[in-house]
Amino acid sequence: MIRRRSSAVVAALVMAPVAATGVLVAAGSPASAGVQAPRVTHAAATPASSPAATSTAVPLTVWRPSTGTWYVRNTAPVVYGVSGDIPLRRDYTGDGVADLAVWRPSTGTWYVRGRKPLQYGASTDVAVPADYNGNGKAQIAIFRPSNGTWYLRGQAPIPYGYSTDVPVPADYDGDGRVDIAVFRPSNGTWYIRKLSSVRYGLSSDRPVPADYTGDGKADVALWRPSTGAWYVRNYSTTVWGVSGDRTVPADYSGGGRAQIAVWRPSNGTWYVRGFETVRFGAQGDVPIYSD
Ligand SMILES: [Ca+2]
Ligand SMILES: [Ca+2]
Ligand SMILES: [Ca+2]
Repeated sequence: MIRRRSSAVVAALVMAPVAATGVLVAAGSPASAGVQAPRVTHAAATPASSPAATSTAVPLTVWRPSTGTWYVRNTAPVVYGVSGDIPLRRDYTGDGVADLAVWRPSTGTWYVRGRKPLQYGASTDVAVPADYNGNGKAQIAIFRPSNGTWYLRGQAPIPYGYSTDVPVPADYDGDGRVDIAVFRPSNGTWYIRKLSSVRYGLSSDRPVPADYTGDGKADVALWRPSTGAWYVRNYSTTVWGVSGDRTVPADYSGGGRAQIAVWRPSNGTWYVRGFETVRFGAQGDVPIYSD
């Protein structure tokens, strides 16, 4: 059970990234670029075209709470949602195209564009929609911190985690089903349901699981705001970004693996490692990076 650390788990502990050596500082890192003066702008997202991205690439996307407008790169802006909503772009319909969607905490209502609104969850819940059963559709789901329980719509509740845990659902074993998982800041441990638990990270780190290696399995990974370092377990350590940046790892090039990336609120700029640096969005926007 996840609330107890077995001796087997202790034996499986890897060196926490706090002790990682051989830190690689990437050339052209936004960390070295420093924090630029905030540019006050009301401009729409920059309509820059994407370089050499394939059709499977995740498009740069921001959502502007003040107007409820979605800006998906290379497509026309769409107003969907209102200030206070949480944007959750996923493929809810299973047609292979991510759908615009928001969850409204005040009423617990899900709005998926083109579908009827659906009430599921309460204001203190954390929305965690994902394809948990492998049918190609994102399932409406919430994690309830108050009782450490996951509610996947259409399924019995699944207790997994503590109130202070951070939900980190991802497909860690690559079977096509997103796995229920939490990162526990208090002990820097990842608990991946039915698979494993591993100590990796510090309480102040931000979990950023994604498939950085391209093997189809999400990697345990974290970003350390104080240093801008990305630690991808058993793979790499890279300094990319500065405190205040938003972490937005995703496959922007369509190459089959997530790229380390940050979005900087102060200048509305995306820094996608090894791919591009482009201004898209403005201060106050919410960067969207999930499929
Ligand atoms: Ca869809
Ligand atoms: Ca899985
Ligand atoms: Ca991987």
